[in-house]
Amino acid sequence: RIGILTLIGLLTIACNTKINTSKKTAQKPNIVFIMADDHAVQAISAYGHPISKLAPTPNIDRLAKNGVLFNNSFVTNSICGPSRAVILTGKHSHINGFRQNGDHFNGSQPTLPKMLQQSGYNTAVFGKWHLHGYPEGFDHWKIIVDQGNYYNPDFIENGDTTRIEGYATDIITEDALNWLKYNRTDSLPFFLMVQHKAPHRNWMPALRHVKLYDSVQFPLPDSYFPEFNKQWAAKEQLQTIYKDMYEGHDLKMSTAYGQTELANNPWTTDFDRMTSEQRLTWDAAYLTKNNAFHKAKLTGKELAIWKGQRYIQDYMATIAAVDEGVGEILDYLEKSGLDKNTLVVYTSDQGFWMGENGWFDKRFMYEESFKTPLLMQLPGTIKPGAKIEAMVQNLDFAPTFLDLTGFANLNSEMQGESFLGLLNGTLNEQDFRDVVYYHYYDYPAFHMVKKHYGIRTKRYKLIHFYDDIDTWELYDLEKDPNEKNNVIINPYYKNTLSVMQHKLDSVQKGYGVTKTEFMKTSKEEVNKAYNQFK
Ligand code: SGN
Ligand code: CA
Repeated sequence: RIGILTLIGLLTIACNTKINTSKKTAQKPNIVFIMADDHAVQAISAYGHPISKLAPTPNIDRLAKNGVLFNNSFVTNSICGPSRAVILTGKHSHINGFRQNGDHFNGSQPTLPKMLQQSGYNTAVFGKWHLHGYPEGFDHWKIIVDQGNYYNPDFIENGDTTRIEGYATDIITEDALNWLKYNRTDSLPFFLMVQHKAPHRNWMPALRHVKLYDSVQFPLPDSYFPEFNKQWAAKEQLQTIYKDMYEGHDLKMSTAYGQTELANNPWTTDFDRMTSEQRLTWDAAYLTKNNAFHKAKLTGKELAIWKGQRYIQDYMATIAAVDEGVGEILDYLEKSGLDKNTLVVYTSDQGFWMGENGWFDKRFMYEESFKTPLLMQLPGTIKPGAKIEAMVQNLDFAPTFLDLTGFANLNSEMQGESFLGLLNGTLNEQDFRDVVYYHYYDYPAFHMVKKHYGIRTKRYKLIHFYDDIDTWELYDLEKDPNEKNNVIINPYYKNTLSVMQHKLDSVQKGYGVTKTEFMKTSKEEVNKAYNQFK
């Protein structure tokens, strides 16, 4: 009898220990990381830009209300794959090995999801991956193929590729919600990455939003028709809305009045994937607006302005579904009570041009593409309505999340810095880093933005464009926030320049940058690329 009682006693202790451990683990904060693709700061109403005021994002704004909005969040390399690799590793592109789209991510290196998984987190990723190869370190994953399609996209799950009928943003939101509701392990803390395709080029809104901003006139920036300073390496890019967008594929313009056939549409798949029902609704919506356009017979600047409008209307309408998805996730977290212990993050893989300098796309170290939206909520840790001015980077996400979850063995190899102290108020902004490093490599390539690297401090930015050119730019962001005035040869800034050059050297040394990558691309190669991407 005593034996049995002892056994029961031991079992009880064992059970309690188990319950206690799982309870203890369950108290670790969950993380829901929502990332859009190419979502500009200018397109989130919490940031207050005039464009976003006409096309508000009430659900993303909830994060700013419940938590914090970062005014100076930057990427290290403004392009999709590299940004994602930085987020996963907490290391700059030259260390994690993924410098440009088309590279292959070395999945055997330590990553944030792997570390969280090892420390008892239930992990999942849904949506855009774009690192080639399959996700590692995730208990569940379902990803779109490469860039993916807006309508009826292909998804890969457990190695199988399946076409799923519906709209990419909605499918990704639904997958995330289903996992939260039914498929995760309740007893474990979780790390969920929700990675939208939207609002990536070619900005195809959901059918319910296809006419959403038809009657809205968005303000175009003063620099929409820029006069480039001759020293700008930027002169030779191919990302001007009214010169480089495909009239069909990007702007959904038709060949003639009364026609639904698209004008220049080099890749037919985006539209061909629609079901005939979807296509009917789509065509009917665009026929009306395209007919109005043909009637107006616009040319020159008027045509360029019309194109800017069409671009922003579609871009903002594509964001509407993302915002609704964020709302659904926030609603569920609130309803289930999970919100109390969940860090919710909203960001983008980089910033984007909304017509500044006449541009779309990203890649440059100039503010619009270098800066990303970043909003976070975590009740009890983050003060509602807070704003952070300190310069953080996507490089810091992994160390910050690991720090928050109490990860015992913070990987000292990570190059980012935890900004948890900024979130919970234990660190003063002026005690956080005072300089951020940037390096873009994808050249010659789509949009022909030249290779460059540089640093930004609170006030200044120094950039070196290199490879088939060798030019330097220095901006005084306080006096010239739109970076119109390169003061590199201005004697007034001689001292500043020398301070910035020293800073750049020491930052590069600190991050282990070697000069061996700076090869020259031949004139022939560059010319060939211009013709290919024009
Ligand atoms: C595609 C786009 C480009 C875009 C790159 C990279 N063209 O090539 O405009 O810069 O992706 O985007 S498209 O007409 O094919 O969409 S990224 O988000 O993956 O970095
Ligand atoms: Ca992107």
